[in-house]
Amino acid sequence: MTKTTLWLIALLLPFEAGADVLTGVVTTKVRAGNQPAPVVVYAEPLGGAAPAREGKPVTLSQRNKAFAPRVLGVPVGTVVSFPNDDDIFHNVFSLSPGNAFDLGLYRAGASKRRTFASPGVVRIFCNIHPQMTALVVAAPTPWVVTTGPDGAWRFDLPAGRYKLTAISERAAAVTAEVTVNGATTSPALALDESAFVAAPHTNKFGKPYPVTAYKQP
Ligand SMILES: [Cu+2]
Repeated sequence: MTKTTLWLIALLLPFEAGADVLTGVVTTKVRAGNQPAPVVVYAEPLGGAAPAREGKPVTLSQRNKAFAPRVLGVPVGTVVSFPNDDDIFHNVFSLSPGNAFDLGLYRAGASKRRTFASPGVVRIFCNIHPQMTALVVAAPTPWVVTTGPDGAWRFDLPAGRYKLTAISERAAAVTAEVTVNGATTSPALALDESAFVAAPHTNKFGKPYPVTAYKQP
């Protein structure tokens, strides 16, 4: 084997190891002047169960009376920590079917955790501050990602056929099927949030927030 051949093998090895890559860009139709909401994209293998692989623990903090990050895609089974990084009390709850929970009221510096054991779209709020909203998508697959402003995403996964889902807090989910073989580009995933209307949500008792909740500094 010549030196040149060895060099070529060395150069190609990293690509051999992760040869199957699926990339794509989500597009979102918005009303004039609006920025698109972050999008969660996930890939479920067709013709076989997704490997049960829990995601790494993730943090979704409460800071400046907002959840950060606002949108989070995680594999089902992921443990999410909710630290209170403000100097006031906060609460974390959801009434989403199949994923309802309430972490109670807790003080500055404290943190509580929730395991997202069931797949689904989980809308998360604080029972004191109606302006605090977050979206967690617990995906039935380890291949899940939250896109940035450019909508670009990428999965390193085994070759095969997959169902892709893209969803945001302002748009209905869209799906597409794709066969991954080597470096593959996804079919178009186009969301439409142009019909989205922001509406007040209820508190953890399913009732409107008191008017005073909207007037807090
Ligand atoms: Cu709060």
